Amino acid sequence: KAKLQTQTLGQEIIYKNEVTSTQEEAHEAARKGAAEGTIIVADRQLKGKGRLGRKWESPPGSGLWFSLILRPPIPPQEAPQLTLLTAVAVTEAVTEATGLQPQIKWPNDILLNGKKVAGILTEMQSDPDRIQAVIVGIGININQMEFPEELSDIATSLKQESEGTTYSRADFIAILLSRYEYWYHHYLKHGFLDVKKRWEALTFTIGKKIKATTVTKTLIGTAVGITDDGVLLLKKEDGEIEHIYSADISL
Ligand code: BT5
Repeated sequence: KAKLQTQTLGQEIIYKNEVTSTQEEAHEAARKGAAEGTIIVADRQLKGKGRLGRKWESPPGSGLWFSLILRPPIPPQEAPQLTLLTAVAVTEAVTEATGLQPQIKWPNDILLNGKKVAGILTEMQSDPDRIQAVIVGIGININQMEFPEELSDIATSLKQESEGTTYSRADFIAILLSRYEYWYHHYLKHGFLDVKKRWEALTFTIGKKIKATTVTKTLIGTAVGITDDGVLLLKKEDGEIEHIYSADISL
């Protein structure tokens, strides 16, 4: 059933039963010259990585844990756009595979019924003015029926949200890579604007009153939009607009 219909993405797939983190494997492969589109996928990660040193729960048998190597000819400061592009591709793939409609929470959470079904971690190997590689880590909960206690209220899987239907991970990744390739090529050819519009249509963050916790401070205000670089714009009570580059958002 699973048939890969892409030209570059996933043409080289490295599969491992168990790794520390597919991000580490992909960084290493990229340093050794792996081609754009190379994917490292693992059944199980012993130390799956989230952002800011957080942990990504990656048990065997049930989830899709992989890293994609890209070599986009864009300036390093535009790399955050790829996180938003990835969120669009993952969201569309979930809908195509299951009929469910996820929502995006800025910058990198994909939610179903308010619970996280997928997360994205974008890392970069670059010189000051040139990207060597972008390593896009994608984790999607496919068939888990239970989570560790600390996640049970905040995490979900495709199976949990569709009354116990089991999904094929191979089929899902084939669908995802098609959506991804469509958006990636569109982005390289026409720029970020259409990705941004699509992202805005799929998010619930914009227009909401939010609390943004950054490494240094907590801000409260209304999320009024994103910039062309993917930076979140927060309008504070006093009307001043803050640029949020990295934060955790709560409502
Ligand atoms: C993320 O971080 O959401 C990025 C996750 C990226 C995972 C992929 S898997 C393939 C590749 N290889 C890796 O090592 N990583 C990437 P962040 O926004 O920091 O969210 C992390 C938080 O999500 C944790 O602190 C938990 O609260 C929660 N969490 C952990 N595991 C989860 C899971 N399986 N499902 C839902 N939520 C989870």
